[in-house]
Amino acid sequence: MILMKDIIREGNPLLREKSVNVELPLSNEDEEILLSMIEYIDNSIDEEIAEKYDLRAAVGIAAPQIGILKKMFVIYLTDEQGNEHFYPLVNPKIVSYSDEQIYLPGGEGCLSVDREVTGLIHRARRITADAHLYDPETRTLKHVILKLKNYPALVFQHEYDHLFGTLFPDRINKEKPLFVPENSKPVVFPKYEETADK
Ligand code: K2U
Ligand code: NI
Repeated sequence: MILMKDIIREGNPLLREKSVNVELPLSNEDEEILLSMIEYIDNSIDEEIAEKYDLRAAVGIAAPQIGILKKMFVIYLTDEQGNEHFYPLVNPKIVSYSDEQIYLPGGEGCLSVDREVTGLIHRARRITADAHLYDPETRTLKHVILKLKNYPALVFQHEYDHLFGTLFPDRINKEKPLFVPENSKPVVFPKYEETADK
């Protein structure tokens, strides 16, 4: 299983390298890498396992973060409408970006960045991506065109950046880190009312 010690940190030149396309059909070795990244996310959001192994929670992880310079990443998150998004992807390529942008009001984090970084990262609010989507149930890959918006689109772009050696601090406006362009809107999650115990 992937542990925090296996996660490559900012400062390691590997994180700044460009990843290469994965040869298809998926080799057993590459399939195991993908499965290990799926397992990391599952473990990181399991309170007991995360505490036992001191794992940082993650909504995504990219192969370069475990030192493998191949175009693979996994996303698993619940969006603003409460819908689940699970995308273990091979050879993703963003083919279109909207002009409208979005950002996380609290900024971003990264398993590979061990410091608090203040600033906003403005990303495309809608993207279209060409990729191969892995299904761990059937252990098959299928070619898909993904159209994503808002939080899933934002997380996708964060992971996609890792495939090009880009980290989120690179994208913060150095002069005005909290600047919000007129075409950028915050990702807003609904407030879940705490139901008072009757
Ligand atoms: O790539 C990574 O290091 C995983 C990041 C992904 C991320 C994407 C967009 C914005 C922030 C982070 C980790 O998930 S960072 C921890 C985290 C966990 C839950 C929600 C947001 C961030
Ligand atoms: Ni990251």
